[in-house]
Amino acid sequence: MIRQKKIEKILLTQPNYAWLSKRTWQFPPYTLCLLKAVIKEKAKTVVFDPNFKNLSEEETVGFLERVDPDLVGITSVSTEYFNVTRNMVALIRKHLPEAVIVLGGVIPTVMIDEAMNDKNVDYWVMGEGERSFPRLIEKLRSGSDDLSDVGGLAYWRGGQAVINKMEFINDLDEVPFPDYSAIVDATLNDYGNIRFKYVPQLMARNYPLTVIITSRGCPYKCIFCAGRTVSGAKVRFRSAENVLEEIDILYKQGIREVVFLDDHFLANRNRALKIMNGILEKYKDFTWKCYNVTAWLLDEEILTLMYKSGCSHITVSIESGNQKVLANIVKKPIRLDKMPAKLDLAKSIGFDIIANFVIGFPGETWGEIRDTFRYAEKLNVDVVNFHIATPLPKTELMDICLREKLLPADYVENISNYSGYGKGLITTGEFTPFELEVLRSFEWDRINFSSPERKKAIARMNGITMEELEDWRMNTRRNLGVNSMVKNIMTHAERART
Ligand code: B12
Repeated sequence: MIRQKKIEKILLTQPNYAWLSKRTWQFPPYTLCLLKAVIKEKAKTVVFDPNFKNLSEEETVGFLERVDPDLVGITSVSTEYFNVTRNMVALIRKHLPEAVIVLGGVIPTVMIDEAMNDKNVDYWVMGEGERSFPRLIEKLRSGSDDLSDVGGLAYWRGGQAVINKMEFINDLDEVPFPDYSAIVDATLNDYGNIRFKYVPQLMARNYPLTVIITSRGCPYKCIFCAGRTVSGAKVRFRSAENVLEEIDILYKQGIREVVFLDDHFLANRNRALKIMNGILEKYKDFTWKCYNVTAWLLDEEILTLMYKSGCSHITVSIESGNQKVLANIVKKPIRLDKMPAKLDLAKSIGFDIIANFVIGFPGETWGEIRDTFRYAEKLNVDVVNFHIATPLPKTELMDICLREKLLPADYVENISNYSGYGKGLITTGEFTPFELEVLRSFEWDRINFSSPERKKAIARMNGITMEELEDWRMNTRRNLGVNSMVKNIMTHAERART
């Protein structure tokens, strides 16, 4: 038996990413509120979000000490936030020496060995937490030392790392809706009323907005994406009825736009059509979009229903303008010759369109990189973005980069401290990160600002004036193509002005 723990008060939280000058993305705390929903009956739980409130470390510590929780659950949304997450854990450990600390989310899921080096954490949860978290709490309460049935749990025992196999939840309708009632000093609508500027994917047509995940997983094998590791290669769906029920609850609370954050919202065509029809039939003043849309599945029926039911913006990730690179390197099943007609159709229906591309894959030649700009500039879309291939842990791209020694020795620190995922890291015989950064910065500028119409569209989609546009354009160029305003978009001062 391990010692029984009193677990009556639980605090769910994340760091303020601004502490290490990271982009803050003040999204509704969907993940924390999902976890709150699954432990509802078991303890008094609060969701505390210093990131949203832009709290200082001192303010955060003050709150932690006042609540004095028995257990703190921390979420991590990106390995780019490795250091800021580690700092938050150290702060909690210092001021709440008795609390059990549990870390979940992307960091333990894709970097468990590195994560487990942090001795301030007691337990790590890899993968989905809706089953594991309440199970772990029960075990701690009962003092049971058999933790083998807590899926994805990792911990140290007698100097040995114990790492349980990750489990995916098959029936997603089993998962309760997020419980937003316990957010400290904020409501869901407070988050939803932030007017995001400079981030067209998140600009809403109607406010307040929120996010929903309707499916998990992705079957495709794009080499740069960690989606398969994080959410699994088999797509699991919530039923259309279940999704519509959540939308209805949100609508009744005043929410007027939803962003579906799924990896692959269109994976089950009938289900997607059913959700859209459900929205169309019931709400006249409600809009939606999906963060990703699988470009090759777009056709007239889907696009028309999307538009009619309140989605007027799509982001398509085409990745490369060279078919050989797509097929042999990226491994994404897009047919480049089919895309222009699909996008023309979407434009004629009325969609705003962003097209995303990635340059700088190992094996890609300078000429093939140039093909991407040539292809992108001809597309009938409003905005084109060029990202530089960045190896994320537990992806095929990372395996290639490590095998072929294409990364600087300090690449983990480099991402966490300095470059973030916006800049390049990979050097091959063909290119260096700096060359790619300069090239994409000027090509982004050349293509997106090539005509007064494009400028107007880009300003509208970013929610900014033409004057702000020119300023942002220059600064983004100087920032070598990394959106110069994202870091600042949602500071306290900015929010107060909206
Ligand atoms: C939506 C999304 C975003 C959104 C919102 C993120 C947010 N803060 O909510 C936005 C657009 C802001 C975004 C941005 C980025 N993202 Co993103 N994003 C996603 C996406 C598509 C879904 C994430 C999600 O909400 N899942 C649903 C929730 C419920 O799942 P979850 O948060 O993982 O939580 C579950 C478990 O992890 C666990 N859990 C989580 N926390 C805790 C805590 C405890 C205590 C416990 C017990 C359990 C637990 O239980 C939860 C319920 O099952 C994923 C892809 C994916 N399949 O996950 C990529 C993904 C997470 N993003 C990724 C990346 C790289 C980024 C960016 C860095 C991209 C960029 N170049 O700018 C940025 C910055 C990261 C950031 N800070 O957000 C990568 C992360 C890989 C990595 N190594 O970090 C992913 C995996 C996509 C990919 N292509 O590989 N992203």
